[in-house]
Amino acid sequence: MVTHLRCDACHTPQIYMGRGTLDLTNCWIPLMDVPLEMGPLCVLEGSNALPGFDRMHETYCQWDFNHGDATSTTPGVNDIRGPGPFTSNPWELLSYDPAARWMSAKFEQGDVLAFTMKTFHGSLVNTTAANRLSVDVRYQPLDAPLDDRYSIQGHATAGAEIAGPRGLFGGAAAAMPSPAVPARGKTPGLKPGRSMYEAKREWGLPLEHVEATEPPLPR
Ligand SMILES: O=C(O)CCC(=O)C(=O)O
Repeated sequence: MVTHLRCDACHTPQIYMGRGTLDLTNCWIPLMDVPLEMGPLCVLEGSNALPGFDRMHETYCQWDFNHGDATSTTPGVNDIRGPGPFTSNPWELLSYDPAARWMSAKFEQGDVLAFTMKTFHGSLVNTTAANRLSVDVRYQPLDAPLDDRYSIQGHATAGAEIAGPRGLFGGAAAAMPSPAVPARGKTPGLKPGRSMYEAKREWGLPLEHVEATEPPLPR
């Protein structure tokens, strides 16, 4: 268990890849030994199921990063600016349920950390001068629907060559057939919309641990 906690960019996978199945397992795999000081992944144990997170699962987790939140019927309307994380204040998330615990470990090359679509996670801060290398791999049942941002025309891509990343931030594969709702803007920080703080207030989530003033983001 981590006792001196700094954890960046806490989020759930669901907001980025929830258009297919929620029966998707996320795996974080370090490609080298990653001790705590190199900023391994950390997960908020219980955040996928503890009752204190119910409202969070009804609100933040329903937000489609490329689309708008659960109250939006029009792409881009009622969206939230910024790159997606709920917070970089791990204490804020701990306050949702007394049984929740931030967990991390000293990882060895090739370890696999698996977690659900609704599990909050982030990265501990890398306090060394070295880069740490890892990959994210996702698994889902073969017959479950795919998120069209990560597939070719919504079909399974086993054996197919994908030209480049598509969807989330636009980019190399922009010439490929568009998903139903295309990504908007290449710079996440420049997305229009309300701030995460404003969204939390609208969703009725506790704000005691949120800083009352956020640095303004460019629109
Ligand atoms: O490797 C990292 O630090 C972040 C990975 C992550 O957040 C993710 O896989 O969703």
